[in-house]
Amino acid sequence: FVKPLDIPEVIDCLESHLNLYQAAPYRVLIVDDDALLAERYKLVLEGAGMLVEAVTDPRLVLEAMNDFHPEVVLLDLNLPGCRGYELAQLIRLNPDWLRVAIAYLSSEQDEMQQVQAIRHGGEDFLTKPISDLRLVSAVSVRAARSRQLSDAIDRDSLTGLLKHARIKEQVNIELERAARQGKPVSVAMIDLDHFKDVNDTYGHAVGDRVIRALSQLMRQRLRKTDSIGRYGGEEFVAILPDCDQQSACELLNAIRESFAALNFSVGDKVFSVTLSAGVATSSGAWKTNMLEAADQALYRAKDSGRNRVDA
Ligand code: GH3
Ligand code: MG
Ligand code: MG
Ligand code: MG
Repeated sequence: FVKPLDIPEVIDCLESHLNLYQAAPYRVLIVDDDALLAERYKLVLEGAGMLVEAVTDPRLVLEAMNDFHPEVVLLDLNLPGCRGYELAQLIRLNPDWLRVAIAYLSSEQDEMQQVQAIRHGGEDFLTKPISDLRLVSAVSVRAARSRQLSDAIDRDSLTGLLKHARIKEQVNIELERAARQGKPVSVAMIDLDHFKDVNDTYGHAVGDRVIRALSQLMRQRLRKTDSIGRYGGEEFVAILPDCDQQSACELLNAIRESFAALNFSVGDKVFSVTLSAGVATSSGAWKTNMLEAADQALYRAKDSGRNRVDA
């Protein structure tokens, strides 16, 4: 339906934007008061490509949850001053951590103790000693499941892009980061031109395919550190950290041209669709109205004829 992406050559300054999206490594928090053992598990999981943090003091667990955002927590049961399941219970009290998988990893052999621990919030019980293979497979299965859940909550099912609420949240996260680092950040608001006509002429299913084609194109063109969301029906938001206004406009123009060059065919009819975009840039200082500013720029692009980028 969509002909294979025939993307024209991109100018040099956009090279860094061509990184394909790669799945981020799984994030695992190990809680074990045996520092040597914790370090061993850490090395094994890191060897399998995961990002691991080990905590030996149970008092530091909630802080690590907040700072490290693990997808899987491996909890020892016997810890100084508390039982591992008390930590599971604490983690389960916070709805922000709903999607985190909790597994106990303990030498506790008593079945009643194990069942008791699972009742407090951990999903299952792995026993020590554990082979490297068992550890890696147990953790990766749970991390994959956690990510699946996360995506179901945060991502739009048509495009796989971040949903409205998450992309808005992400704008603030990136603004804060940029202000802290004294770096610029650009936000682009993108809207398809005369999209109602596409739906009216070819039907909603065809319209949906156009929306998916643009999502795919943006994923290909943006950097791993960029975020893309489906802000509304045929409106998208891209957040470009460490990208000044000029680079952002160049990037958006390249995307605009590639998208306009796509041919969609329905039966014997061939058509193309254009987009307009508005860019707002914050150059290091905190700016609160980025989305509004991008939206205003988008309206200027629409007003001045569409199929263009304004800043
Ligand atoms: P403009 O150039 O001013 O943006 O014109 P437009 O027709 O694109 O703007 P308008 O906001 O009037 O219409 C947007 C259309 O997008 C209307 C709606 O039917 C369509 N739309 C919104 N979400 C979806 C979707 O998920 N799938 C499809 N196929 N169409 C959608
Ligand atoms: Mg212990
Ligand atoms: Mg539109
Ligand atoms: Mg619109």
